[in-house]
Amino acid sequence: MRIAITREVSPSLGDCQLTHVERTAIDIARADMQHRNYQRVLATLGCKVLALEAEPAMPDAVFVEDVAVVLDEVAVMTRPGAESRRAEGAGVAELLARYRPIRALQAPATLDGGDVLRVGRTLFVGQSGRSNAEGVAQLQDAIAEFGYRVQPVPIRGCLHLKSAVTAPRDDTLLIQPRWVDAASFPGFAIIEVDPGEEHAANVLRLGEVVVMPVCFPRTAQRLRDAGIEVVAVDVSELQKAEGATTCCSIVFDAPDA
Ligand code: CIR
Repeated sequence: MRIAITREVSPSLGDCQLTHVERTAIDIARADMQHRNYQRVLATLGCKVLALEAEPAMPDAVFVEDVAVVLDEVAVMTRPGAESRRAEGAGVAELLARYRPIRALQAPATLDGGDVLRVGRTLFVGQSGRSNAEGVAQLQDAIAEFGYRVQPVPIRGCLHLKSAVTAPRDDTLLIQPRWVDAASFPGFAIIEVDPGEEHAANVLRLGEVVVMPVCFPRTAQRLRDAGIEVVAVDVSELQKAEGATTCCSIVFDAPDA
């Protein structure tokens, strides 16, 4: 069974953290509707979607990806780089504890799950404003016994590593070359986003399908041309909060109940 942990949109989403995106008004009802559609799409693609209640006092809590790194053997609770986001993990940890042993990063480590791209037994970790060297070191320590390799990757001009690169297939990366160098990923086939679709590199892979925002049709076509099936979702209001498709779920496999 494939689980997707999500959390409902906070009514205070308009007060979210923003780093590289200019603040514009967010229509909360619309964000909520788009998020419910995203949850439906994940369910259609075979996920059992678990939805935590909204956290009115935590504007960014819908972006559950940032608070945990879930591997087959263990879940590592992160310590998000934005102070305002540090309390978001508690509810997610409670839920994850049903499925995985839990470990947790400690101060002074900071790490956002959006900076962690797992491909096979390698975890690429973005050197972003949110994730520091101590975060990378503690993540490495937490999972070393399971045989994973942690590989720091320099990024520039974007929030997280997965703003700049995701893996639509195990051997193929979709990248925004302005924000990360393809040379950091030797041995992978590289698909670049369409130059006019700046934020298009963040796609959520579910088996053989990727879920990506509907507003990037030319990048979607590049993926389809490479034989990758694409499902498009409208997440325009969450994009105003500097989120996209990977950030709104934590997806992992669990034994059937
Ligand atoms: C933040 O700045 O933390 C949120 N407004 C957006 C987080 C998006 N997270 C992600 O892409 N993993």
